[in-house]
Amino acid sequence: MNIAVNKTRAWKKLDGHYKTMKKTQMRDMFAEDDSRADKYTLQLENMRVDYSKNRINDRTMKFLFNLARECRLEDKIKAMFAGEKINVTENRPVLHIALRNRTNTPIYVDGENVMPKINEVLAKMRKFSEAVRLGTFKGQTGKKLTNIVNIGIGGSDLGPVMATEALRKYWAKDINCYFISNIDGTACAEVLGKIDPEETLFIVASKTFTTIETLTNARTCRKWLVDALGEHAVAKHFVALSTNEAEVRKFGINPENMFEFWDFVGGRYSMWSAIGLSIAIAVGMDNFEKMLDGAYAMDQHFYHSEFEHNIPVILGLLGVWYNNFFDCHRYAVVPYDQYLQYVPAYLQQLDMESNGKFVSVDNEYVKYATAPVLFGGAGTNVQHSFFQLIHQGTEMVPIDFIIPAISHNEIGEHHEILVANVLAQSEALMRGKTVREAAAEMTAAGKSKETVNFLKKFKSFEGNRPSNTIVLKKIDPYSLGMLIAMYEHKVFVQGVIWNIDSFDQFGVELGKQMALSILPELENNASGIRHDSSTTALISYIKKLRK
Ligand code: G6Q
Repeated sequence: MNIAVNKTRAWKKLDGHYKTMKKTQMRDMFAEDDSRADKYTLQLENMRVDYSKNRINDRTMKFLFNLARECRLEDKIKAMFAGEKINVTENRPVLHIALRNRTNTPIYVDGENVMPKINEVLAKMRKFSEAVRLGTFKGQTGKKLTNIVNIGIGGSDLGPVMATEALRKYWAKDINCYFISNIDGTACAEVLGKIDPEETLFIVASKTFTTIETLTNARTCRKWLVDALGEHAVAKHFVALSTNEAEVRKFGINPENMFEFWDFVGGRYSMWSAIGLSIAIAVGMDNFEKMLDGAYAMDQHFYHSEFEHNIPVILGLLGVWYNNFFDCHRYAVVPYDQYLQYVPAYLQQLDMESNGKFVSVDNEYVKYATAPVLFGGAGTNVQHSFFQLIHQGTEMVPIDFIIPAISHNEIGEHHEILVANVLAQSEALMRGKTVREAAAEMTAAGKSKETVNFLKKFKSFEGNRPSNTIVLKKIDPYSLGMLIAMYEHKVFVQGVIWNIDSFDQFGVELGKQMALSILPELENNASGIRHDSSTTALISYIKKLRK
């Protein structure tokens, strides 16, 4: 039994400390201490994390580190890396770190070292991705496979979508990647309408190989291919990424064309496994392995660094500080890089599916808030949408800003303008603009007294709004690996503090189960289920429209 986090000594200290800190202004703390930025900045190779624009001081950090210690974070990190079954509800180890364990130190699960089989799949991915890229693995009619279509959903889609986009600059010139995830027929139709079956490789990515969306999409794509090229073509145009060989066979994919992974890899932590095959084909296996190297560097940092210098630990604890003491249940991630546009969507699953839980690992209802709502989008675009609320909304929204110092597309002044914006946003959020400052500014601009008096509140910014700024040298496979591993571990830290199982996802089951009962009713068969009057009326209204 773990101690409930809200009963720890550190929690009580933080509760008291919050009462002082809620009144403390960051701009005053910066004015009082020239070394604040230095003190609250961490550097790991080419990644810099400046967390100085947070509502913290040394006491805050001390209490937060104590909280982590009281929650036995260090033991839990060790347990994950040692392959212990920390996913207690599913009785599984959690070993995405093994997928990028680049020094190959043995990691045992039930007495078996998992590294040889991980390396075997990596070698198979290398061989296959190189053959596709070189055109030695050809389609049924002898043509090179240049359209790579990943069919998967959730964890079997979001990682590949995010990482291929992030690394678009590294794609082989003649290769195009497509992703089909939604069960909406539009997803299939839009992709199939653009590609030539003779040049297309379908990658069916499904850990369980039972997911209705993925299997329905895969069957539709299979039929489309067979109609064009015949049944024989399946062997040349379909591969599977799965843990379930029996289902892969049943679907009609030869297990030779299957890339395996294992139950110790959670869906949303699987882009480092065979699930990353589309990434490997797009950017080449050397680059895929550089991404693993970057993640490994972050894993090592997370495992070995003192909490006081540990990036994921500090980011995780800051999140707890806002979520549980300031009652900020929203959190935004804003990458200032077009290639990172899908990072917020990726992190949404990582964070909210991992830590959106109300039962603790000790089988008790938790009595404190767990994961906040995560949202975001690429800057500067989002400055023109939800940043109004970030600056002047009634609730504070902590933000992570991510910016590469060097762009892949250094055109004119674009990148300087981008950088100027991200830095301006974090400074503006921290500093704000008082009513008096707003009034003085308008007066200096020659506005009438009446206008100044009317507008000064509208034009004021309370400031004191926190953010972290994460600077990377450039978005490359290595730095992307570091960045994503950093967030994985941050989520892990918070799961430990909140004492929840970050690695199951029972919350997605109920809706799936009920959809299966509604499906026959839409097809005019009784399901035997009695719905509420709203659902019954909606079913009959939609059926009437579809007649
Ligand atoms: C992730 C979840 C979930 C999963 C999808 C797809 O952690 O488990 O998003 O990845 O439901 O599942 P399959 O890969 O089994 O098709």
